[in-house]
Amino acid sequence: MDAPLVKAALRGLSIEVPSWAYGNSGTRFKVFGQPGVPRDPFEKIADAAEVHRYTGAAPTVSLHLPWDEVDDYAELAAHAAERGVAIGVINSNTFQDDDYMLGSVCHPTAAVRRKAIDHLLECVDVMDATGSRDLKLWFADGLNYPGQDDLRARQDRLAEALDEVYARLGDEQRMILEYKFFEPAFYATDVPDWGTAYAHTLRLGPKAKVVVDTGHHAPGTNIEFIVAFLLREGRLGAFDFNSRFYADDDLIAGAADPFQLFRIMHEVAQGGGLDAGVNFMLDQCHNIEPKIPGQIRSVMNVQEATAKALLVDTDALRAAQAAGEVLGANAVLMDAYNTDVRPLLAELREEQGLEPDPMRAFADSGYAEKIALERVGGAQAGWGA
Ligand code: PSV
Ligand code: MN
Repeated sequence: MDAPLVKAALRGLSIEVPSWAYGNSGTRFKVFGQPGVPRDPFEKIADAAEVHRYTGAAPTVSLHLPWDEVDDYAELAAHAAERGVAIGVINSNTFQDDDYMLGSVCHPTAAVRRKAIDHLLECVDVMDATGSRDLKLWFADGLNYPGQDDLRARQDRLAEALDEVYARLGDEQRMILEYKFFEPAFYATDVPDWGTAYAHTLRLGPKAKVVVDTGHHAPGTNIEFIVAFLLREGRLGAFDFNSRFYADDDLIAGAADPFQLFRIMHEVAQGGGLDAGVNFMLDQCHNIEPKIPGQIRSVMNVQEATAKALLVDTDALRAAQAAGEVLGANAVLMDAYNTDVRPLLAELREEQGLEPDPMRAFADSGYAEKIALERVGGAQAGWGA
């Protein structure tokens, strides 16, 4: 693809930001508070709107419930619209209540399962109010010890819960199921991998899709294969982008392994995934770096990986592949990866009436200093608060 076509495709790339990226976060050792951190969902959306203001590529914000619970979701949606953004995916939370110690929808006790399912159904009510298309389901359910519960019975309970939520979805709504092979459970999780998620979505029907969180795989997993496969089957619903070095580190997308992000975006582009209703979201926490710039940098990293993926000379690639030219085919891919796309992206931003360097533009805006002065008193939002 040549530069004008790459720019045209990038204009259509939206990267969703998570409301929780703007709250304080940390590790089990320490949460370091930062000045100006939002105290409610309205302030989180105001910060998210800044990311869109300077990148032009982040027009939607994911909510996490109950972290972002408000009395009036229509008011929150209107607040977002006034700032030029919209509410995106609704992320359910069935992992932070005492009742969920042994699981939520897979819990051995029916009353706990009922409570968890009711929360998921309420999330769909919120989607009706916000106009959100997607309900994201991540279950912390699992076991720490062999024999602790019946692995098969837990799958039955999971299927039952998913059936009930699926039946509640409107015509235009979807549920997207996230998998994770460990944490908080360490022996077995109830949706450990893409195969399990895929099998459940297949049984449910076309409104059920799979979420690929890049931090939820064992080291060395070929994530781009999973992406290619799910896209081919029409089941890739969303990404939770982030970087990992060791565990589910939730670091800035493309920071640990920009080449992996490129390989993923290459499969997305090849599989028609830029135009298939896939939600590209960041699922990150900025523990030690400032949060709004952390999000801006992440959006830019996804844009850069996508630009490189779009620059792949697909005709040359196909020809080399068909001729069995191993090194030739690899070289086509590497040529694209090694291209410096920053000037192209700067040009695109200028064409869109934006500053060419979003990081600098935000730093110069004085917004960070302004919120640090204004947001005094009240309780700062945090991951899980
Ligand atoms: C779980 O680790 C997860 O990736 C899920 O998407 C949660 O909703 C999110 O993190 C919370 O940060
Ligand atoms: Mn996630």
